[in-house]
Amino acid sequence: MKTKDLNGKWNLRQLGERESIIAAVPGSVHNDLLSAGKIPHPYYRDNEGDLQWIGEADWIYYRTFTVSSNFLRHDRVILRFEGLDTLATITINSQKVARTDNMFRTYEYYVKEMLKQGRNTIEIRFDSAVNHVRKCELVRHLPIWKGPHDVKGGNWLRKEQCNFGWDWGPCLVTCGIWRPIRIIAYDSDRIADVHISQEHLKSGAVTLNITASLETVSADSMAVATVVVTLGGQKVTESKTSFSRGKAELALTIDNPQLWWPNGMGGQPLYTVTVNLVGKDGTVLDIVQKRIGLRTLRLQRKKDRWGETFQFVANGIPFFAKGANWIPVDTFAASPTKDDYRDLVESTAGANMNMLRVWGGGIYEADVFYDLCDEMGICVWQDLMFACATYPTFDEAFMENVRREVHDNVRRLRHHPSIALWCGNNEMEQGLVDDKWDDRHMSWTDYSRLFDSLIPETIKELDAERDYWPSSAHTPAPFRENFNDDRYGDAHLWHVWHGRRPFEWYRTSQHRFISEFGFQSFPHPKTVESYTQSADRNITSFVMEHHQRSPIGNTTIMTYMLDWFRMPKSFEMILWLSQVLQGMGIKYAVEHWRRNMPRTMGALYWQLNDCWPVASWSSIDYCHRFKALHYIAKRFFAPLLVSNVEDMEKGTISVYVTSDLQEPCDGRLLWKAFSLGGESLADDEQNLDILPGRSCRVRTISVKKYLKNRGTRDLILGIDLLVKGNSVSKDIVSFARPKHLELCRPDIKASFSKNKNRAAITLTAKAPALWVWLDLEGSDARFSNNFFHLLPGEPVEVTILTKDSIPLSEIQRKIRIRSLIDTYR
Ligand code: BMA
Repeated sequence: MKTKDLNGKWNLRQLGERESIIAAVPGSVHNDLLSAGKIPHPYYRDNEGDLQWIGEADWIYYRTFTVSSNFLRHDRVILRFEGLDTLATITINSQKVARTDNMFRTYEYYVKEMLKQGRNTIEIRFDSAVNHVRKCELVRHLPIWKGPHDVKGGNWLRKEQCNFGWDWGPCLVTCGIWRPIRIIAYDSDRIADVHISQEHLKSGAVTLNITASLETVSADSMAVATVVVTLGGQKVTESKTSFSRGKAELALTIDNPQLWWPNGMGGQPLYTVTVNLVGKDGTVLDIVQKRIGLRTLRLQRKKDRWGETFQFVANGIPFFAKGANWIPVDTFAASPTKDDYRDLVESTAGANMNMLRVWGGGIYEADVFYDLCDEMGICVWQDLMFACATYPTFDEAFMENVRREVHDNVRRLRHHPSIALWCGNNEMEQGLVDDKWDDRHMSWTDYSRLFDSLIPETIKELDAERDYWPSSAHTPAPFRENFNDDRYGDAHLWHVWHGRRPFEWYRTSQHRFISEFGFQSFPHPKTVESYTQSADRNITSFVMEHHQRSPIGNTTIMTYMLDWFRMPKSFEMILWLSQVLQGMGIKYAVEHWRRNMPRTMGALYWQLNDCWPVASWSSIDYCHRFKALHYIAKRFFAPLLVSNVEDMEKGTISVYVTSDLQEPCDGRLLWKAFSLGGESLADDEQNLDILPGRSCRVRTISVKKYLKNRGTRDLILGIDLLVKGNSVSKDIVSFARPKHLELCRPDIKASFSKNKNRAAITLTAKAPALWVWLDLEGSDARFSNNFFHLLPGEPVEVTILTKDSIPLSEIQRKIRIRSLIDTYR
């Protein structure tokens, strides 16, 4: 088998124009125009508006390549595309190969007859997706709901839905060869597919049932499949078998398997399964390798006293799903690098998360994403790519196109141990389905054809071991219309933010699994700088509002902000304080749901990342700068969590300890009361037996006396949970909103040191300092902890993580240490 990749340098021109530019494959037309200096940066200020013409034009990618006579001597030559975005007409040496219309599919064509020895040309014309979807309404004779798109009708084309605009993303409709392209030449046969299923036996052993299928049935009797399983380069087991009717099936048992676990529950050992196709003369004709993890991972739904459980179970152990929603890493799907993916998935694991939901309005992610999730124990809730819109499922061609798309992606991804669930769509049951079609709805019958029949049936045939859930949010029949029922299924809780209820609303929720809820903030000031001029730096300027896509956007941030905090003194402080506000709100919600375990068994906030620089619900901004929420998430998702419920009327605090550990442990609870001037008023401590996998109230503290003496505005409690003498979780409680606390200048002192070659800083304060945050002026840095509270007599040490090593003296010069009081005073 020989492979020739056609990635790299291509030419690009607009249809009807002479001039061409150099293009990069994989890539997108926007990136190519930008690299050639033909357009300004689409993310800068409001350039987006002037660049709409790109999506309305047709584009031609072309290049030449040479093919040797040796290459052509093979029986078959295939042209393989892993991703074409989207309406592509492919021509080789002026002969039409095909026209494609699905960005999510893998396309292969036999092209031997079209190729010649020496120089060949390939041309791919991309028709404007914008013009195409505009015509759909006329052709279909059906009204189309605009949905969250800026360009109406994107739902009628199998293309990344948020590329038409979303309530956090720009409308920069692009096209191009977004994933690799190659030609492959071979004789006889090749492996078309390898499927590995696992049987976990009572004895603890795991049997792998492996099926290899050939592309054609012809080479049957000749070839054999040899299979080798390795772990860390060491052979674990092997076997071989011959093919019958194009299929080779064998079972291999691994006696002492090392199991794969979600992050925080154990390790992530990965076995490699190598399948060789060996010809009758002993030559290896084809090799397929899959990296797998041995585990069972199921969605468990069984009747209980509240309704029905909705919990994930790994290797027989139910666990609370902690994580966030994942959107495309960039508006231009071909742009993210492997390092971008690594950084984001590492940051997910680093924040004590164990699950990401790949949201249905984006893309089936790159292989590297799932590889990283496998390596770091991040379970993936995988939506299929349908979101917030109606789809023409009455159209047989559309249905067949979707069937193939599901087929391609399930086959590509099903060996990944991290994938926990296939989910049909995002939010379609949320008011988009009704008894008939109109400009906002599709009919239940048409909905069901796709999400209750075609998709689950295709998945069952290809990946029977994985669970399927039709929609997020979904409540199973007979309560289906109440998509957010608190007894069954998953829920999207937007009462806070879209519904503008106060954060306190979260504590009334008893839902089983919250797969979406969120609150917005502005990105890091440096990120804002990257898309604004100084005159734009006011949150109501045109450019700042342009980089905010939620219709209720900046006003809503400010409304909640002023409910909780004092008016910030500057633009920069509004940005920072919006992050504190977001972190506080999401912490409030997650702590409640973790206390509510086992009734609630999952909380995935909206959203982890951004696809361009924008005000949004993300915890990591487009430039990969952590917002306050990302630091705070690491603490509220910690395996052991101390949290508090204050009772204003009784003047008491109920202290809870939530454990995601599988073993019991001994803990110690400490609490201290302070005045805001820093005077210590009282303290106490007690030993605790912490039960595994449980959440318990461990203590009720009465602070009535201090409230009476000091009043609500001059009292703060620090609560600390220690295990083996180390603080594992901390919290503070006050009886007044932060804006009404009489904070004093905390007089924060910093001392610097080196910790394992990294700069470290130890902070102390004379008076309580809330949401202390560190930032390096002029450089980027991450911190082992940030946006934490500092209480008198309790130093906090923080490690400073910079990409390049920066001398300690420079760090000392550049470090900025601020806390809540600095936002207004
Ligand atoms: C949810 C998501 C997205 C949206 C987000 C914020 O409902 O599914 O469609 O971006 O809310 O509005």
